[in-house]
Amino acid sequence: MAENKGAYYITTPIYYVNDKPHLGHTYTTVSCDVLARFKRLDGYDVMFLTGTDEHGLKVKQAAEKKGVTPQEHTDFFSKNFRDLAEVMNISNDDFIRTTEERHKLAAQGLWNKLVEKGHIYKDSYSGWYAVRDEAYYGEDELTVTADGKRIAPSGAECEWMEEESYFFKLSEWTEPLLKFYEDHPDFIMPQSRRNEVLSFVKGGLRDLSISRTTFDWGVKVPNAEGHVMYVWIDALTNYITALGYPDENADMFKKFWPADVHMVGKDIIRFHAVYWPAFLMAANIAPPKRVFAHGWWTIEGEKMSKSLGNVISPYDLIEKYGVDASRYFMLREVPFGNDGDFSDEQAVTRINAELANGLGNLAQRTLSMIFKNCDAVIPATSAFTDVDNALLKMIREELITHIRRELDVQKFHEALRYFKMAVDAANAYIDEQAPWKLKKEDPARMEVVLYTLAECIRCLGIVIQPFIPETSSKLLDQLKIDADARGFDALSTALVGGFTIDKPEGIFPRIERKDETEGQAA
Ligand code: ME8
Repeated sequence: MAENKGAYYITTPIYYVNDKPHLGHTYTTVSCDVLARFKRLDGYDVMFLTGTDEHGLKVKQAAEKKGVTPQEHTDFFSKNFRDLAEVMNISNDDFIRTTEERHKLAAQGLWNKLVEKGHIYKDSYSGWYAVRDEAYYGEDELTVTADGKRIAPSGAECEWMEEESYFFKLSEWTEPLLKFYEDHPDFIMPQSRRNEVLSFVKGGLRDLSISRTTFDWGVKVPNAEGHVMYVWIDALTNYITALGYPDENADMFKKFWPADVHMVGKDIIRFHAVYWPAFLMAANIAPPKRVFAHGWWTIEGEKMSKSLGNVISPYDLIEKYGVDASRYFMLREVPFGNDGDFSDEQAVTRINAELANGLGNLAQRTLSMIFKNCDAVIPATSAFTDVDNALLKMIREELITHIRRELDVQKFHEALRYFKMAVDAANAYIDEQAPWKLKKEDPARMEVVLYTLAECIRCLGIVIQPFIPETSSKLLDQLKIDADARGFDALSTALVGGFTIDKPEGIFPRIERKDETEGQAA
């Protein structure tokens, strides 16, 4: 493996346990998995965290509705998210639950630090609260319906709350946050979200109520009978709990904090890019390096919702397309950061064009020709022409440079566009060189062409591992590449020919369209 390039820490949001995982959660988690896998192969020491957010009024109410205790409810739903990680082949290093003891200690540790430094005071709270969002809203943010209901910008209904509460002096952080954003122009990405956060903070911040007394399903506030922590201060702390906080000298904390990327959906950017850095700065802890807020998936133009019955689960995706093709499609289809619309039609078109006909066909054509025309032995040769060398340079050297650059700014779709261009170039090379004709005309040249293609497949298989781990591993197995020769440093070595391969097997079957299947059945 390559030299160690240092530490890299990436997190998903921790998901609420009131829902089953769907396309949206799958998307966020898969995007993080791709980055984690990429960085590991690139020589970084990676920590990748996901988990579940298990406190708050919403969970308490959901449990009551089902007639179970909140703990039973969370145990059941948290498992769904662990299963998601397993079925989507997610390589997380830890899975955190906010009901764990280690987390309570961390949340209380952060709270104590904020009290010690004078950032928390007691008062009484009255205002509008949306249980669905677990968020407070100002009067000016709400719309009032004909029957007097207050509706938050997210569409959630708000209720009037009045209770004794502890407050965090968020209002004191308006200027420091603006300075922080200015000094760290890449802290909030993409740019459109940065602008949105900047204008919110420039409007001035109000102190934030951070404890509740009307229910008890939360982390207890230290030395304050009857108060539990507001679910967001509890939840955000998970990112440091997993590193051993409140022990700031813990090895993991020293090594991995500040996080490189908190990946979130655009719905929760404010919590991550405003509240979280303010809490951290107040506690004298460095804010994360980046918060990336990706866009929202709709389904054939509609919002995904239980009432519309259009919720897509990761299991639906896997059943139709398989794990790897689903991972590829989600990240290829939509420019990361933009909203996207899911349809089976687009998924089938994309997967068939780029995986079945693109990479799959390239591998199958090449390996079958080697199997048939070279007695299954990868040719050993060095008589490369300029055309061969140009293709090898593109796929062995230039491709990884492009992908590395694009993934450093979370442009998954661009990284995959470069990958597709490389596959297309190799497929065009096959068509131009027509190795099937060379068998009789110029067998030595045929060997050079087939070697060049085998080497392209090795390099393509290596660089695409983070996106399609299982299939790329099958491909590299077919080329008999050792497990320890699959890191990106292996791209600067060359495939040594002269060994025998097994009969090749297709890696990406074409997906039949529904109408095609129906047509055949008729
Ligand atoms: O907000 N499209 O949890 P949550 C894309 N517990 N992404 C989507 C999506 C969609 N239609 N729907 C959901 C919470 N997501 C808090 C987080 S973190 C300290 C606490 C993804 O279960 C997206 O990443 O509501 C979004 O931010 C997240 O799921 C919200 O998950």
